[in-house]
Amino acid sequence: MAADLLLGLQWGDEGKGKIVDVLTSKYDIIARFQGGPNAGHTLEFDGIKHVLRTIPSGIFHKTAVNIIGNGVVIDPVVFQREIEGLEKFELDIKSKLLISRKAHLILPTHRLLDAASEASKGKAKIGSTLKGIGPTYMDKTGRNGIRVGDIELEDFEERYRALANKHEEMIKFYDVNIQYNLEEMEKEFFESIEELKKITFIDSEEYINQAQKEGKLILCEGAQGSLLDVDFGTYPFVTSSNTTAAGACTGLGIAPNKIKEVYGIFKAYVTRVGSGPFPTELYDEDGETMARVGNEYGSVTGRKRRCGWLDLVALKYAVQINGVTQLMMMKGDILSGFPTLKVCTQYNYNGKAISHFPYNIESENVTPIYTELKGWAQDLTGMTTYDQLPKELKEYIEFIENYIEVPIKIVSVGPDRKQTILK
Ligand code: 2SA
Ligand code: GDP
Ligand code: MG
Repeated sequence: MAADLLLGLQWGDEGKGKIVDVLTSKYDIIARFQGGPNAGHTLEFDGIKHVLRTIPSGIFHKTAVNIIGNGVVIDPVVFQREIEGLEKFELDIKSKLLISRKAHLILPTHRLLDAASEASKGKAKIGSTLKGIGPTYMDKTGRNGIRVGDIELEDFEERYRALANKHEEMIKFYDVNIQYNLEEMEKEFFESIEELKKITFIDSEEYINQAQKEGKLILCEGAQGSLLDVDFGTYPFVTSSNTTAAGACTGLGIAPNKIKEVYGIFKAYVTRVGSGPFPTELYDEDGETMARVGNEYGSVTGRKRRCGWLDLVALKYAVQINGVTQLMMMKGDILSGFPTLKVCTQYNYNGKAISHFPYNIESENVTPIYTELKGWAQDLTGMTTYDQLPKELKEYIEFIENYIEVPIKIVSVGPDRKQTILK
């Protein structure tokens, strides 16, 4: 049986968590394939709001099995807190959550290295979430990392010590002033490793491929967004994993020809948190309104998200790289009340109009060329069918579909599970 794939098409926080939760009842397995506790995936239902970090967004459903794949990096300390936060929901985590032995561990010193690297960069910092993501993936690709499966080995602590000692030397090299108590951090780390051991470790690629043979349906859940992909994003202002479709193959061991639907999630406008170029960013009242009404603050760090108009050049680029077959438009409700909406349809690139996403999108090189569309005044949050949506919103949707040449199948009009309109 084929697997489907869901991923973000912008700079993250498109509402992936919400849609995975909405779709989970159709799937047997939900599998995260990259990223780690830098992610914050928000779910809302029955008056409950919950933010997931490393745990897949299918966890609240009764039957689905949730897998943390080999492409994910796990911080046992954050993971333990996440598990504790779920205790009150009585979810039977033991039987519903599985972790790949090949997933890499975030060590306390990875977090310190992240902080030291960012401090050393000054104004040029990436705007990392400081969760140790970059240094952990560096150790993975540098072939020095420690994996979940290593916890089962007798010399786990020695392996840990060797790597942590090396990191301590590296931290000194950065020559920046960061305050920490490593002894305390390590105590916490080893305590949380004991908690992690209570979760079942599996050879997830084998499990997933076997499940596919048995006809089970799998949904792969992406984190961050395509423009934060280490290869195709706005490098170096990206995260350290492949957030695009290929990441699901390497992060779970699913063959490309086994992936069927690719669901691309985008916001009706654009947000970005952290540093880096953002051609349609707004510095005016409109941007402030989007941030305020959309409550655009990092789900993990609480940082204010930068806001701007929808960028169709960037969206088409992301759709192309991922092979998106269906689009899902989120947060249309936040645009209610704007008399005019702008959408970027081309870039002015060093004086020439272009329609593709170029190597460099810094503001010195790129200014957006906009098309203006009529806005709508109606509150969308109580609407439940496509027919009820205002004419101007339908025109906005059709404009995007015509430009991108992929249908929009879901229109989300609020954070709750129920505020989801199928088209
Ligand atoms: P990192 O921590 O090394 O992966 O950061 C590198 C860049 O990737 C961005 N990034 C994110 N962007 C949006 N949302 C993310 N998750 C949180 C959320 C973010 C938060 O759900 O709101 O709470 O601030 C996420 N994770 C990483 C990051 O901002 C850097 O630009
Ligand atoms: P993710 O990382 O892609 O899962 O997204 P986040 O959870 O970081 O950010 C999306 C935010 O928007 C969360 O607070 C969601 O509850 C909220 N949200 C999702 N869809 C909608 C929507 O259609 N309308 C509104 N108003 N909020 C939404
Ligand atoms: Mg998020």
